[in-house]
Amino acid sequence: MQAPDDTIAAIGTAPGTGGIAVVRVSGPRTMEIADRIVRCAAPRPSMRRTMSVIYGHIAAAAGDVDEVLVLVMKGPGSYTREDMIEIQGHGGRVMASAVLQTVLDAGARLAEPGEFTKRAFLNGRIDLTQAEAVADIVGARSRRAGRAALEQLEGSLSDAVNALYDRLMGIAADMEATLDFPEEDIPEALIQDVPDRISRAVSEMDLLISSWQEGRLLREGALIVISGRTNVGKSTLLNALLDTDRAIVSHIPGTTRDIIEEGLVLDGIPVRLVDTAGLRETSCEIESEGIRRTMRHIARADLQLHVLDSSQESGNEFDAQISGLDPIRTILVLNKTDLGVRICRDNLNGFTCVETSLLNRTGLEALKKEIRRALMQDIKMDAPPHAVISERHRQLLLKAREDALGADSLFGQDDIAMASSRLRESIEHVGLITGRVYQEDLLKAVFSKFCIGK
Ligand SMILES: Nc1nc2c(ncn2[C@@H]2O[C@H](COP(=O)(O)OP(=O)(O)O)[C@@H](O)[C@H]2O)c(=O)[nH]1
Ligand SMILES: [Mg+2]
Repeated sequence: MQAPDDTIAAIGTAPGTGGIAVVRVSGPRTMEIADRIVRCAAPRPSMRRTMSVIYGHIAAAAGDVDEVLVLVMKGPGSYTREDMIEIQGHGGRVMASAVLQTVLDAGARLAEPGEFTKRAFLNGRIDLTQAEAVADIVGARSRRAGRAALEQLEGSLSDAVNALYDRLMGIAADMEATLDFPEEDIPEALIQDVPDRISRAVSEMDLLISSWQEGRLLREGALIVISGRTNVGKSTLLNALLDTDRAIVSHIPGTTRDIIEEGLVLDGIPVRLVDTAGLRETSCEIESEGIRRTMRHIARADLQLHVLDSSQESGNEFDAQISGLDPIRTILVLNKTDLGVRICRDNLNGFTCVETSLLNRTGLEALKKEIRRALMQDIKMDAPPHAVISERHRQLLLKAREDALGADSLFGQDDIAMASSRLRESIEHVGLITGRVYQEDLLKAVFSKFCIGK
């Protein structure tokens, strides 16, 4: 693909009022546009050194638009590798729009979402995983998620994927070299270790694939669903964890009928906490729909907090309730201990149980500790910078893995030509992760998730 030859502009700050609004401009005509619209003391913008700041005014035909600071960043030492300016004006949408309009009138066109970052990719400054990291940084919902994205921007994932790419290329090259030899002369040493080398590459893929769950938790947040019969204290639990009065709590069974979802951050992991309608037989249509929704959420949950009234004795109905739960993904909250504990713990073997009296706020810290422990199973908290992949990366790695294993088995059958062509397919899938190989629709899919001005 050719380097873009037009000049783009957009407001880079969020809509609404704020102290400063920034208009970004990038492309070959940037300096010419700056000279035309920035009224300042000599020298004019194009004659300034890169990374310098100009104080001045944005001037249009009708007069001055705003009093501004202009950052001059000349290519290739800029975000996009092109000539760029960033115009810092007084905050507010109206003024920023007026500055942007002046830039557009002088010859730029409005940038598409993510187009600045796309140019950084097309101009070879960053690869596709790094471009995706930029969107993840902007969208980060916790410091920890932001840090993981920053590590990806700095190349943690690129390095791992490039090493894998080179390893596979080396194997393919050696395989293809043997094709030039007549049957009887295939150099033993050259081909003897091919299965080992493929299996090492597959292990590297497995390691990357195993980071998907962590990446997903950081990007999307963990889904924690609070479940249980009516009136056991589910909504009280949601409020206690959020430290607010978000959900209505009452002694009337069936109070919560719809799903209530709130976000919070637990030890750097973004969490979506969901309170549900209590599970019980009901003739109320609204409540029935609430219960159907509850079941759907439970099916997707990373962790289920199942609340029980510990002051009630356990019976058959109770056993049925417990038997439907997955001990690995469930914490049992034995609530209302202030009313006495009559529940029989023997039936709860295999489950993590925490006793609480949410009315008195006891047991809450112990519960939070168990929640963290359950979520952390998938997260290497103290690990050095390491790559965590996204769903797009995972899909490509799974395909690359299948191709590599296919190549291995063809190689075992002495079909070296087919084996090397299968390995080439594996390499291509790995290449799509970093964008060594790409098509326009791949770029569209990646950059459509960006905001304008990034
Ligand atoms: N005694 C006692 N009552 C509680 C406790 N937790 C909640 N409750 C009460 O139980 C009733 C039902 O609570 P709620 O959170 O609405 O239950 P939900 O139907 O499961 O959402 C309310 O009157 C709460 O005040 C507790 O630990 N002890
Ligand atoms: Mg409720």
